This record gives sequence, structure tokens and C-alpha cells, in this order.
Amino acid sequence: MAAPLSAPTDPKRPRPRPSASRVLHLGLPPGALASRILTVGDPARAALLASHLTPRPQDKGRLFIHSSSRGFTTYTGLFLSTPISIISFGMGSQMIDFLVRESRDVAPPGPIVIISYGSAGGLKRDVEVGTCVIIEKSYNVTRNSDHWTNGSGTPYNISLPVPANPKLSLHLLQQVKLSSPCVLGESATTCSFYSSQARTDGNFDDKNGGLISQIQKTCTPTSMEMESFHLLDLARSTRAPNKIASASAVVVVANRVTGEVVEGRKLAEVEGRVGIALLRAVCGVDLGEVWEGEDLNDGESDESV
Ligand code: R1P
Ligand code: URA
Repeated sequence: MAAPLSAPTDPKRPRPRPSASRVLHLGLPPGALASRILTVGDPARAALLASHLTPRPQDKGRLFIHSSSRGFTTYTGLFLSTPISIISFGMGSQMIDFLVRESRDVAPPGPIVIISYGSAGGLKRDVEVGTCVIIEKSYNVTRNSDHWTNGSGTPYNISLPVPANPKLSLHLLQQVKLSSPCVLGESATTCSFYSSQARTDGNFDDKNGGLISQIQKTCTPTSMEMESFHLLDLARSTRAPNKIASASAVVVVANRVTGEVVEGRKLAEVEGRVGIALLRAVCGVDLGEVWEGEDLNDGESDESV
């Protein structure tokens, strides 16, 4: 039987749960997660990475696996004796929102690390497909529906950047570089694979013909994907003592400037190699050093709406 969850921070606004002991969308009880979490979009990528884990002693010889009815699959086990969880979430910022908030709820108390590992489009001519990009900061690119409603603003908004945890990013870069081409870069995180990634479609009036140039006038992104911004934004909003340090790694699968697309066999090989490097990196990171210089004592109370 699972231990009861910790009390919600505001008893007047309890978080919804399907039962007293599991979070609503991930379907996990407390104790199901490690303090080190690697998230991926694709369930097949999660299964591949999880094949490198061994069961925790308390799981009686079987890896902990849970697939929720809302599309999240979680594996928890040991990688080189260190507890780690791998969670597949599907796609998009909203799924990452569920993942980050509910993981934080059932993960062990105190600081935790969440790293995301996905694929991306490339926006720099000289960054070849198959290269891993460690995202040092991300901009949110969103469709501005008001522009279609009354012509206000531009069709797409580009936010200010949000940084990844710098020590964690550097650690990932050093580890992945040992076995694969890897660079530090900025990312444009988009609200759609289509409109806000400048893919044109005759069936829709997306007003996105000039979007890549608009993005490149604002920032210098190396990659374009759909989740990093929200992960980094939520992580920096966490309160001590239950902070999240986060960083994001992507493999460029299609270069949007040159039109080059990675070949299937090469992608499988690179994804596996980078995946193992990230498992090593996440398990090898010193949880104390990641937050060096930051106050990990109790945070302030919630006063705003
Ligand atoms: C779009 O095809 C998906 O691919 C990328 C994007 O972020 C988006 O989720 O990530 P994954 O390869 O992790 O799915
Ligand atoms: N994922 C994305 O979001 N965009 C791409 O072009 C490739 C992968």
C-alpha cells in the first residue's frame, strides 16, 4: 500500500487526485519516482532507454513500469546503481506541464533533476543532422490568435528567453561530447509542429511565410522543438526546498535551412548513443553542485492570485 501524499501547500485549493494515493494523470503513487528523471516524448525511446536499467531492491526483481490512461509511461530502476526514472509523455507543453507538476508531487522531497531528451528541427546551416544540441536557453514561439481576430500584433509572438540550469547543461555537454557531436545552443520552442514551425499548408491561412526570418531577427536558435521552454520555465518557478533543476537535449533530425533529413539507421544509432550518455550524465550529476550558491531553504509563501 502506498504511503499517503504530502499535504498540498494550500489546503483550500487541494490538487485533484483520482485516489488518495496517486497523482491524476501520471497515475503514480509516492515512492514511484527517483530524484533523477529523464523525460522523452516517444514511448519507444523510453523503452529503449529503460532496457539499460535494473530493478530497485524494493521492486522484487522487476523494473517498476506504469502506463497511465492519459498517455504517460514511467519506468523506475537503477542505472549503474543510481536510482533514475524515465517518463514518456507524448508531445507538447501541456503534457510537460502535467509531467513536471505531478512528478514534483510524488518525487522524493528536496531538490530533483529533470532532463528532457527529444528530437528537433535544425535552424543553423552548419549544424548537421544527427548533432545533439544542449539547450542553454529557450524562446517560446506562439501563434497570436488575436492577429486573426482583429489584426492586432504580429501573427506569432516570441517570448524572452528562459535559461536552463547552467551547471547541469555544461555537465550534459561534457558527457555527450565524449561519444557524439554535441553543441550548446538556443532553442525556439513552438506551440505547433506546423504553423509556429513555419510549415506551410495550403488548407490553412497560417501567415507563417516570414516566420523563420522573424525568429532569426530576434534570437539565434540552433533548434526548434515543442517542450523545452515550458520545462525550463516551470523548473525555474519551483520553490525551495523542493526545487527542480532542468536542462534539455535534442538531436537534430531535419535541418530546416539546408533541407537535410537524417537517415533512419543513423538516427537510431545516434539516439541510442546520446541516450546512454544522458543516462550517465543524469546519474553522475552531483545534486548539491547543481544548486551551488542557491538558497535551498524554505521558499516564500504564496500571496498572489
Ligand atoms: C514533434 O514531432 C515532436 O518531436 C519532438 C518535438 O518536441 C515534438 O514533441 O520531440 P520528441 O522527439 O521527443 O517527440
Ligand atoms: N521535432 C520538431 O518539433 N520539429 C522538427 O522539425 C523535428 C522534430
